[in-house]
Amino acid sequence: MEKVIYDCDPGHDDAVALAIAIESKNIDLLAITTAAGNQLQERTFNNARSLLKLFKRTDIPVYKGAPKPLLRDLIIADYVHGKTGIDGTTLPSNEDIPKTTDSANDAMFNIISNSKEKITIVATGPLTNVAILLLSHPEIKSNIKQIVFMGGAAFGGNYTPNAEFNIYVDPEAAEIVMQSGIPVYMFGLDTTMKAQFYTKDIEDLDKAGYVSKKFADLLNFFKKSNTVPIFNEGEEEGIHMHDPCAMAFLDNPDIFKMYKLYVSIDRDAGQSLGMTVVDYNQTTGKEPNVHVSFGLKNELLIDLIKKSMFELDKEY
Ligand SMILES: [Ca+2]
Repeated sequence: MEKVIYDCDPGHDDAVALAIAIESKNIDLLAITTAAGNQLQERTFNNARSLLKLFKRTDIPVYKGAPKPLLRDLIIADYVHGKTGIDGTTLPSNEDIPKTTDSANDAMFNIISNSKEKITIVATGPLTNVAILLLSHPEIKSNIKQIVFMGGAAFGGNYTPNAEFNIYVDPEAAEIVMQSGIPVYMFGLDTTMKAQFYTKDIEDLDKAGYVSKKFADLLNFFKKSNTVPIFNEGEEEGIHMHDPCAMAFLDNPDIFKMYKLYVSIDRDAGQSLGMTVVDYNQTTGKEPNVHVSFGLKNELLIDLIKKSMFELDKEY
């Protein structure tokens, strides 16, 4: 069982990843830390707390992370996730849950340094909080088992032609994580745009219980911003389940195809800013530092997502 800190910016697909984390037999979720990304820090923090209320797991603490990227101004994805950061349904009020006072950085440091077992960090927003942790407490690197993140792409981008959103928002933080020396697992667009949840899958959720129906509403909102790649030949393009890939890897690594390659982040102003430069032909001769995912068995991911939701329904 992996001991996990989940750094996220919920976010529709972060919410699906959280549902997987709560129900997985392989994941012991110790804490959530929130990143600014899909929406402002206040909103992603609020959304994480409300999701735990929906899941009846308010025993899991949520800690507020940095309000902006290391060096740059914050860019948000309200054009995807809406005004609240998770538009499409009404989540329960979290006002009765006591607020934590520790920062995300202090909380991550305390959990990792006090743990007998190594801790896994899953990150599905900009990597700001993780980078701050590694910069401020380099001595705890040896007690971090792995960093599993959603972001980047070997080929292409979604915020610019070359950059995926999470990496584009904080490329300096991403570079710190890539060069950390800790085992790093990357779930980029090469995989996550093939991770597709179809209309019939949303209909299955809509026919199920309370939590599943909430997710059907959320995914129907999320679907509005789903992009159709130029090479789609008229097939239904399912909703791209970006963040759930990173979490699903901990539940069942066999879902994904991974290759260890050298990855660095372009931080120069220009059309490749925020690009994850993946040395897939191994032309640099540099020692591979990141396990990069290049595909998945989609039906296994869809089954895991639905199974997690149906389990959560049993709480109602
Ligand atoms: Ca996210």
